[in-house]
Amino acid sequence: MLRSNAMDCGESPLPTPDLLLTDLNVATMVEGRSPYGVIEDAALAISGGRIDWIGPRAELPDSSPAEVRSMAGRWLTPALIDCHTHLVFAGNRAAEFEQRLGGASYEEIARAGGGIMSTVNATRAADDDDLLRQTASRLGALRAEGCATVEIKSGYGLNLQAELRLLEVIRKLGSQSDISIVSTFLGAHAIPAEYRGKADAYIDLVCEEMLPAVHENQLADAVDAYCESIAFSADQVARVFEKARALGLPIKLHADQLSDCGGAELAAGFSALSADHLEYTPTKGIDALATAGTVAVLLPGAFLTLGETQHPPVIELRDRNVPIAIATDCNPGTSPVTSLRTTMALATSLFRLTPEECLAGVTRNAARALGLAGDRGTLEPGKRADIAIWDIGHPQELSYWIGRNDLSELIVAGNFP
Ligand code: DI6
Ligand code: FE
Repeated sequence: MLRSNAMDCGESPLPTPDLLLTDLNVATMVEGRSPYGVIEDAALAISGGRIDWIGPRAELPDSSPAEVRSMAGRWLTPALIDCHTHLVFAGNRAAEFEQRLGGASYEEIARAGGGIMSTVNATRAADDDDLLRQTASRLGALRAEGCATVEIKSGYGLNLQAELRLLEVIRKLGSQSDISIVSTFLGAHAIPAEYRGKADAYIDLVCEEMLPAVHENQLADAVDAYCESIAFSADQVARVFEKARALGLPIKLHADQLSDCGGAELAAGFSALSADHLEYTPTKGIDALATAGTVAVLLPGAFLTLGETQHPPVIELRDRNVPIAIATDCNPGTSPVTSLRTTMALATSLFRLTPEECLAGVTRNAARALGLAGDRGTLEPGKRADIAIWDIGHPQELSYWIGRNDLSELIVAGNFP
């Protein structure tokens, strides 16, 4: 039986924990308590990969742990979670990046056949080993910064065989890595060249062939789509979501990134786990997110790379208590970012989020955006023991330093290297 959290003063003796961590400060990120859910001079017990007890060291019940490790006063937080990446792709789009700096717009490049289709062609041409190697390298960069859960979307295949292959690569990565990989089907990412001018026919393919195959092979944990003037309309996305709902798959949405397409309202109407980007979301979209409990995922890397000037409505999201997560949106076109820590710093400077909101955005609220809030994202009894150990003086430093990796150790499912 798991102990109650010491903050609730469970006094009965602990069972024999596998590992007891002592002499530490912890930002539990449990909502509604002290800022960051901080417990100073704390202890934390782990059994079977889960947190068994956490609280002030002075209140630690008697126990005979198999192993005791002093943290020498270090700060511990929940391991980080990157809840929105397009990590599996081949090649890069540095040449387009230079074009955009020369004045070409993202939309112009996309309408001229570049953009996402450029990466689709490179990804279709890459073999599995190449895709796995390139993606594993980006995943390693995130893990090295303290990530223990990473969501990876498909979306650079855009035909049945290629989309299934990307999802199989994502599943293979998950089987080869000690961290958790969450797979999202994003077949409705862009209209492939073969369907230019025939968007509805492509949505037919997504709904009638891709989604059934994805579901039958259990290749995705959620379904996403790109609702935007250069991609798919709200009505076309609604068809994808109706099919996803019929198959019992949770949904997420790239919403209102470049214009108000009614994306946030659409996502909320389908009780989506998250609506992502949101630069152009109007008040009625924010109200819909608040009512539905849908997480707002902000992506400052894309905002910065595109030179966007329309900020997401952070003040309104905050006022309506919409949970805010942040993520790298790692992709070769709009967010060539493989650092979640840099993303946290960008979210403070570009979106004026506080350091506590940023840390919640890559822990508690990121877990919620993946439907994993009951399992991880905070440090409390019963939760998965994914724990980041930092060489910092306070959790606020995690959004403060840019380009400094002060991760001391990463505990994944209770395994302390
Ligand atoms: N929004 C984005 O910013 C990325 N996809 C999307 O739906 C862009 C992906 C790319 O440009 O390759
Ligand atoms: Fe994205």
